[in-house]
Amino acid sequence: MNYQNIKEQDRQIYEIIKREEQRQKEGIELIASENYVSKAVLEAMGSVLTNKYSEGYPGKRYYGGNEIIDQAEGLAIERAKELFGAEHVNVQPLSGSPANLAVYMALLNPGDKVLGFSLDQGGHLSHGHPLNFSGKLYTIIPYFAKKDTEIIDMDEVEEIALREKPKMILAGFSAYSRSMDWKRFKEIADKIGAFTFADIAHVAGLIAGKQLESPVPYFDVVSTTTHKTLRGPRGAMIMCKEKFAKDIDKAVFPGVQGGPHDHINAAKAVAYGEALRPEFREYAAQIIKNAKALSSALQNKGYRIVSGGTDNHLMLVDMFGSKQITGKEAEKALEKVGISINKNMIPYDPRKPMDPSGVRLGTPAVTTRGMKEADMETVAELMDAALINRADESKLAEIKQQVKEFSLKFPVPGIE
Ligand code: DSN
Repeated sequence: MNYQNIKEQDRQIYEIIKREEQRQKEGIELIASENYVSKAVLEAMGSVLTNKYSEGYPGKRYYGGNEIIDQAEGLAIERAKELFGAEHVNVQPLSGSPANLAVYMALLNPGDKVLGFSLDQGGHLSHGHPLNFSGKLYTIIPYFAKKDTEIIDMDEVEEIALREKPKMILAGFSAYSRSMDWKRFKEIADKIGAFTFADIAHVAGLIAGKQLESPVPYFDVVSTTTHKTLRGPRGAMIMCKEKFAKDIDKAVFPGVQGGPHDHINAAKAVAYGEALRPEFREYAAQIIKNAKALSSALQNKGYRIVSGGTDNHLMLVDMFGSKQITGKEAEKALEKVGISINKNMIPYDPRKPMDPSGVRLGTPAVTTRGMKEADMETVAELMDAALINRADESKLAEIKQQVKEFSLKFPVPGIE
């Protein structure tokens, strides 16, 4: 990507892209939901496929001239089916929340009860936040992590499900570091005749890379974004059992969306092709090894990791509980040295969402750059140094230089 045309035509945007390239190269990216796509994925996103309108589905479009677009969308669908063993796939959702909206619309009526993981413990906005469509349109019954273990207790989930009889059970998260017991969720749902919906946005790449168990064989419907561990373009998809295929497709289009983004769907096909290669399994395995190494390195420095560790790509650090640094302070101090993370609530957090006790860290992006377990020790040292010296601007400037020198040893795909 040399951006020659933008450079000549629009200097302001060119400079912004260049500055962001520099930030990505010189910093350490620990935001659990971020990653770096390949050059091939970037090229597909930047292709002329963006010029087309193709409302409808392959073979049944509302616009002419879609015979080639049909092939691109068809490839994305076939590859996703192969990757996840799904019966039916819709690759058109523009992002995670619209995908989830389509699932609710396909399976429920407004007012219906949904059992979902409590938002302040790791659930997602679209799993029932009061200001989100999910919280406004549906009756959300939360389940929680246990206070002592900070792990979801499936007996408690069962108890709540039997009592509340929701029409749908939603299993998924954006800040939970433990494996989900998909099979048990399905068994519980079957006892009350509830639909099962898994949102695997965070762990889709780890499932595709065969490192974590998949809900696809058990669940009625599974949604995911495509840009996190799956390392594709910004977007989403829905997988489901054949019997829900028509309802899901109708809910995506015309229910929620109009024209699909065909350049993005082609980029999804490219990313799924990458994820089908054996190297992707190694990548997924290394993400988890790195997360475990980072978690242990921080524990050795006295940071408390929520639930005592991680099974996946992310961890929550109880900054306030272990170091009396708030999540907001930590995010700011680390930003000053070029380490990107996000503040996050921890289960039973005594503090407020805008300045919670915790931070969330993840290893998908640093693993894409080729970092290994030993590098996680260095990352933990740099983080610790920045946090200790958070009030000392000149020390922070020194640490920023160290972060830069360390980061530049690891190339970012798509940036020269
Ligand atoms: N915003 C994403 C995350 O950071 O987890 C979830 O959609």
